[in-house]
Amino acid sequence: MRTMANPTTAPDPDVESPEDFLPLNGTDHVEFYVGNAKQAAHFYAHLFGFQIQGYRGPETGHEDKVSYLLTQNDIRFVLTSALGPDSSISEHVRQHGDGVKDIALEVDDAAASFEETTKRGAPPVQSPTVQEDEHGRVVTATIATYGDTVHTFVERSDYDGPFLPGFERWENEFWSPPAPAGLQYVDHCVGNVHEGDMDTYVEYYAQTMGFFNMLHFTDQDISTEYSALMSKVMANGDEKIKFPINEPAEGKKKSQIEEYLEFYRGAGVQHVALASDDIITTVRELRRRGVEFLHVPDTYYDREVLTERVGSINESIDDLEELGILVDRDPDGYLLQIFTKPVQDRPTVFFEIIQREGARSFGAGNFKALFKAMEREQERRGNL
Ligand code: TYF
Ligand code: FE
Repeated sequence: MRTMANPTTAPDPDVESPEDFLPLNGTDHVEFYVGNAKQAAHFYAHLFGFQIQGYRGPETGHEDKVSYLLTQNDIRFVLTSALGPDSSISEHVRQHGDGVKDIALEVDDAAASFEETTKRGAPPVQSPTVQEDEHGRVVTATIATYGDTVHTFVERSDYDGPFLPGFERWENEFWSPPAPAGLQYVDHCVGNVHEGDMDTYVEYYAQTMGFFNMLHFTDQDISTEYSALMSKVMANGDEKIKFPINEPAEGKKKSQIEEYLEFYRGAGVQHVALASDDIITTVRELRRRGVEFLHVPDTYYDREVLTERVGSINESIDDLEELGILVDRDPDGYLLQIFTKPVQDRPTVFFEIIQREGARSFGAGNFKALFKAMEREQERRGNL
């Protein structure tokens, strides 16, 4: 099944491109608001191979909240919890459960990024703020996006500390932390929004950040008799930042996107895709450590059907089948991907592990098998 629609190429770098007003260096970090950051830190360390690197809390002079910095190669996760009930963090967790608060973007000039995006209509959340310590100076500024989610611009060119001012190295001298699992960088972050809002946020990323619409999946492409949704992928000029936006579409059954919106109590981040250079080793390791993945039926690995669809690949199909890894091809190459079950009790946020072998797309050829797998879980929860 080839359902990819309208693949457009990135803007010509020699032509002055619209995103010049907002040069982005990449994803700086993803911050999660969680009920219990101390325990969540160990979940990400033990199951996903993150190192607990930094800490900020009362011991380091921050009264009302705690944050743990977790890293793996170029990925930074920040896990933040409130220490009392009267906090926007507690309110966020009460409403949404554990979830992504901030997809922070690294920039050279946070004040200019704030100015350029807010002038184009991005709602301001926090104007440029300078934080300093003995390691130097960081400037941050924040704008709002869908739901209660925000984007913080982080300017860290004059900073050589572990993360942000206030964070100190986290130590636990008797602990021997699990080894990294080969997760390399944040490939994309997907947002679920209410029906009718997808184009609002497509416009938001086009207008305020100069992003372009690199792919479009209509409900025709991906609803079939299964999960109905529409999706558009917004990306910056070099495609380092990719934000697919999903909205539910009318279908025979309740859309997986509606289930999310119901349990998250609104729009928010649906999944964060983490890249590996060796997905077979990574997924084998994650499974061994206890990460739960969606199950795809054996028929997906019918050798004839699979080879017909994706042609020749470097990986052994036996390995892919053993681990439940999906594969898809597009005009630029192929990709391997797999999806975890939700990582909290609410059926909301999950992770994708992805290995790109040239492909720039999102695995449209897997949508049917994937959405069927998601709906089996939805049904088990009684939400279909
Ligand atoms: O990010 C993507 O587009 C793929 C596929 O509810 C996908 O990972 C799309 C929608 C969805 C789950 C996965
Ligand atoms: Fe994805």
